[in-house]
Amino acid sequence: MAKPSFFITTPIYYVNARPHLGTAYSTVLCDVEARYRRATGYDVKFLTGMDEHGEKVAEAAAEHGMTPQEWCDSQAPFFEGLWRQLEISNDDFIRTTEQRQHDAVQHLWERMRESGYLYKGSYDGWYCVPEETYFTETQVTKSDEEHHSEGRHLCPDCGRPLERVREESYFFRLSAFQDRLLKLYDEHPGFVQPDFRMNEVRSFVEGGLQDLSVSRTGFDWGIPVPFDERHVTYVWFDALLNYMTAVGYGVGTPDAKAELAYRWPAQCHVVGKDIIRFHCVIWPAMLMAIGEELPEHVFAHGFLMVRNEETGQGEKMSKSRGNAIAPQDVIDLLGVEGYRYYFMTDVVPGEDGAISFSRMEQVYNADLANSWGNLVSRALNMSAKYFDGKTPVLADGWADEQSPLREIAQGIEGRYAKHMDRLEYVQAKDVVMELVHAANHYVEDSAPWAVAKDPARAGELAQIIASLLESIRICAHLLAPFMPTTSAEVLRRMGAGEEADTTDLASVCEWGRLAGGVEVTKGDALFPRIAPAKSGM
Ligand code: ME8
Repeated sequence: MAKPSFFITTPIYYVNARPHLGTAYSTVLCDVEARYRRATGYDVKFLTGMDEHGEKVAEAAAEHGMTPQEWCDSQAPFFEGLWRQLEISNDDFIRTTEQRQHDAVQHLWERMRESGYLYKGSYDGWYCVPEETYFTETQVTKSDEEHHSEGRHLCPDCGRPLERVREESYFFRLSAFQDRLLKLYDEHPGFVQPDFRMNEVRSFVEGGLQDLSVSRTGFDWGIPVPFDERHVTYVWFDALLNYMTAVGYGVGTPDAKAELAYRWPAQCHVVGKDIIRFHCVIWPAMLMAIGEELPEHVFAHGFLMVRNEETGQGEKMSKSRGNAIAPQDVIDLLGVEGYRYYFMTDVVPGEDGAISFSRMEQVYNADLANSWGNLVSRALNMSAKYFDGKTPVLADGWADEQSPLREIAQGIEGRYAKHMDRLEYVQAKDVVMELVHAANHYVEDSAPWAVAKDPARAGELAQIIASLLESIRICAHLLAPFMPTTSAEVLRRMGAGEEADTTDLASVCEWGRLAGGVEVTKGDALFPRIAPAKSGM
């Protein structure tokens, strides 16, 4: 039977700046889900990429004395390089300056023209270049006096100066979609996740929608409108379509049509809370206008904030505040796998999360060095020591084996999957760590070193060590989406390396699959402890 498709996407990031902790956060979040879905039998397509058009990118290029295309080309290696370093397993990397995007966007324009939801007019209002967003006079003045300094109008969202734009423009009749969007939210309450974000989206739409200017004539860094080449596509109208371009939209060949039918609609768009309206209002309305299916879910995560150690409060990360943290600084401290584990299991994905070096160090030492890493090294050492470098062989097989760990491990995959399906990584991690902690306690309680002294208790010793290794094997599988290299290494050390690429997680997590008499490798510490002074914060 053909595998079901699971199509998951990150936002495509503007190339005005290098990738940072925030963009890496969304990308790792998707990677964990993509890996989990592959392990549970889905045919995953995981898409990320770069948003290369628009005024902001053109300005960054000019500041660096390059053409926009040269600038984008120069930035691509920083994104692709960081994603390789962070073990991002994307299947595609889209750049909006590629020919496929050009063709798809021009196809979109034709469909929009036919739809009757497009008209020509002129835009007279405000534009925020850093946010690439239009604001009406009322939105700007409503945003209060503070945002009105030195006669300048400031963006109600980011507080930066707005540009006055008066230009001919095509408009998308977004206002016509209010009722259909509200119906969508009623009929598919899971469209926006986590649930509390839905209220925000709904009240925005209930407040009334304005038609959206979707072309620009004031500058030219964008995809030309096919039937009116003085206009270039508004960057968001272009960017949102990337999700469909990557699965064959607008190509029209039989293969591309089959790909589109198989992959679209996407199962999950992961975005930050800053771009919810684009994904939950404008994007579905665009798709409704051209008669395409809507994505199943938009998952909006919160923002990473830096914890101020003096006040305990989270502050927005910014260069001007001097609290911005570079991904490399965290990788230097925690290693790549520790980096992934920390952000994915200590920050609740739906909410804003305050991060700090001291917290990173605490989580790493407690969970990875002292618990998971320690468990693996103790169990492998004992297996090597007491069973001649091999996994123990159980005289009566697994059927009669008694272990408190077996009870905890029973059904663990199901409990974990319930959370992983909803990107509830903190809870999923808790399910796994329960078994890790229980296994560490079991080592203390069963004292295998004492049991080993009595040859009459050889069977008991084999049971203790086998159940520890079995717990480790299962935990390695469940932790693999978070720390793929470590899990593959743990399985390799236990002689179960071939399981690492499983597509049937539920089966490999069944208790009692560990083979007896297989050679084990002790290896170095997986997570050496971080000495407190090392973090410097
Ligand atoms: O908005 N914490 O691109 P962008 C967590 N090109 N995530 C953060 C973050 C933080 N502090 N800062 C940024 C764009 N992000 C458009 C998207 S999609 C069709 C077009 C993440 O480079 C988060 O996912 O400004 C946010 O939504 C995204 O980066 C914005 O990236």
